[in-house]
Amino acid sequence: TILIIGACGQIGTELTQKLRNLYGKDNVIASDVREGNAAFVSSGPFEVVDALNRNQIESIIDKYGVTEVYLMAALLSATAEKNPAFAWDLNMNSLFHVLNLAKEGKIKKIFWPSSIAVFGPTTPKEDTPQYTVMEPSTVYGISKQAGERWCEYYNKVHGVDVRSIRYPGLISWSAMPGGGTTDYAVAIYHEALSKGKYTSFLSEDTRLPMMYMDDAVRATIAIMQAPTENIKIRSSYNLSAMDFTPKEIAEAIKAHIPDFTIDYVPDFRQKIADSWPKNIDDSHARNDWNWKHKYDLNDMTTDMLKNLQSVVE
Ligand code: VAH
Repeated sequence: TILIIGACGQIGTELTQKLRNLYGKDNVIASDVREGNAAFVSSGPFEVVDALNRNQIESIIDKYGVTEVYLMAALLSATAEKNPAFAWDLNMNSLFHVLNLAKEGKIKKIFWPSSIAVFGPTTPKEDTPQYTVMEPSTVYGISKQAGERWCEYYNKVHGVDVRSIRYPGLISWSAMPGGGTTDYAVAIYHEALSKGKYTSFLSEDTRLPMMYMDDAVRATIAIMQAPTENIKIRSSYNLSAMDFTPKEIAEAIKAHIPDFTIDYVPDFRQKIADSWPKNIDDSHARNDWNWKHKYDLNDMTTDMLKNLQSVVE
């Protein structure tokens, strides 16, 4: 049985649906610190779990015979800059609870998300390699870098089967964005439909690594299904699909909505974005567990607008 902690978040929302389609709804327990929305609760078991409460996590594991945990609860980059102490507490101590439960034999396999936010201003920005200088300058990035070190340590020292992906910016339609610097690329689609215009909080030429959520969820399931001997990296795998700038995504939207207009008013998130790579080398993921992305900017734009139009109408 699978437990998803943070199931109501941006990744958790789609991950829960895909895992339920794959393994059957009663084998996937969704949980979040807040009450689940109606769609979730009706489509399978839901529990209120605070990722910082080890006893709550353990009691759900015992109640359902959980064998695998996807720990998707965290504060993302922009929010974490506003709440450094809580961000460190939530991002790190939730991971320690799950790693320790696995060390004690109560969990067989863990998925834990890292991010391209582990890279900092001194990291090479083009084709950022799997192994390189990593001096993250954000609270979120520091927590993800530390988390990667602990995942590798628990795997090497305690034999914990924990697997991780350094997600690029993720774009999806089924959940509202939650405080990420890359979330301009989600809001732009909503506002293109509702207002016909968007004011970007990143400058027009800010190039960032990005991925459509369908690809991200498929990669997450693929790394968890891969034979353990294929998982050669136990910190976290670079993963990539595309990279684009606010100007380029606006052009892609204009191909569907010709009158769409964009303007640029950079805010504190510009500094965060400027510390990150422009694009990522994910050859290790492609070699070790056959990763291959499917969606490019135009495919994603078509799918996003189609799905949002159906939701908006
Ligand atoms: C954020 N979407 O913006 C997340 C992600 C690489 C970016 O970590 O914080």
